[in-house]
Amino acid sequence: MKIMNLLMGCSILLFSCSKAIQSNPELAANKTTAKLEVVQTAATSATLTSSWDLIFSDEFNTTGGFDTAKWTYCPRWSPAWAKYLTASTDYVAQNGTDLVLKMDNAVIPGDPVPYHSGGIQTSTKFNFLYGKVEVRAKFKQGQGSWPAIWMMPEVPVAYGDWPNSGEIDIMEQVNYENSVHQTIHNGTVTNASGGSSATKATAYNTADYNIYGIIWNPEAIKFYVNNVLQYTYTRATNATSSQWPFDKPFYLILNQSGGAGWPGAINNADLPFNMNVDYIRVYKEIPVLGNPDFEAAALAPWAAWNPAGNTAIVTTNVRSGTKAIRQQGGETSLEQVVTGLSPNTTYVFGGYGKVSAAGQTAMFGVKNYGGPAVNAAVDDTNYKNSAVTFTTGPNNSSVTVYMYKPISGTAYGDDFYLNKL
Ligand SMILES: [Ca+2]
Ligand SMILES: [Ca+2]
Repeated sequence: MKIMNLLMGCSILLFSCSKAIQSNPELAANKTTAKLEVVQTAATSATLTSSWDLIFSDEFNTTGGFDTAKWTYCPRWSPAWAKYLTASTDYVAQNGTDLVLKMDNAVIPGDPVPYHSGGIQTSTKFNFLYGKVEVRAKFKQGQGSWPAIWMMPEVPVAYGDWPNSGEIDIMEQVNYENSVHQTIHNGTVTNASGGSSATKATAYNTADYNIYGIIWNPEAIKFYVNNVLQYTYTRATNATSSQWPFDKPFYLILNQSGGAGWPGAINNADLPFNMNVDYIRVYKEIPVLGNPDFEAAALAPWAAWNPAGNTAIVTTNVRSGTKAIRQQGGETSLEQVVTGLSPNTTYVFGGYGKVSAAGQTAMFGVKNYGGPAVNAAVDDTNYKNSAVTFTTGPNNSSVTVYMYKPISGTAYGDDFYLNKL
């Protein structure tokens, strides 16, 4: 949807016009739980082990207008995608299961434009920096149609006028194309006519819903269709804002447009157009402990302090799998530094531990997060959960978690975890 479309159509053969996109990994969506495991197909990224925290969603399962706590109408203005936008529940409404964005040529007294269309956005209501987006949607094909799911910077000129402050097009489709477009815009990949060289067209299931998504982190933006990775746009080494303006918060846009710019004129016989959105979900990645159950081949990323045999992986006294950690002999500590935490955010660190005889004591704890060290005792001779909560400081994004045992006794640990509360 870019702004330039008002002025000219895109050169479709070489470049996808503005917003184009899609992607998205799917998730087991348990909205009541703070932590979600990512479930992806083996073809995409079987190694992805992060958990994800749902930070924004709309299931669109009511009737009538949209949730005004989350959305506002996209305003009508000059760019091609925005010239027929109409702030009316005739064009943006929920039907009990979906958000329905519509476009038609109905006559509205006092509004002389030949077409009307629907779009909503989260600007001023919700924006985010880094995370995962997934949108389940279907739309009708038609000459002149242009449905889109995309993102723009909350501060529109943080790095200058479009396209210098960036645009992330999760999904765009035009006309009767049997593919959807996923596209990046910035000052490096966008040409003078508004097309982008950072784009990928992917076949989709034209008869049904598809899931479009991105995973956006400081290193790259990955685009998915039906949970399959289609395209990756990577931050260049020593990137300037021209290549990577994607370090500022962006907001979400859902719209059914057409009749101008990229798709060209509408064939009125194809109207009405519509895009149905079943849901939109946004997740933030939660850092996870490495090797939390000691089943990896080596101890890393844990490190043992005063390790001279005092801390070791053992294959007896396990709680899960075939391995656990044992601390014996003199004073010893097992530690791991976890990065990527959010400042001013509360987390819980815990695990399962036991001691070899009554009266012995070890502890699980955290330090170096912006507050004083916090410990929880391990003093049962059977495996028992021990955990501590902590809140990161305003300038802290990491923590050191540990299992510590004083001079005497023997302690075991297994199945550690770190979650956001
Ligand atoms: Ca729904
Ligand atoms: Ca284990």
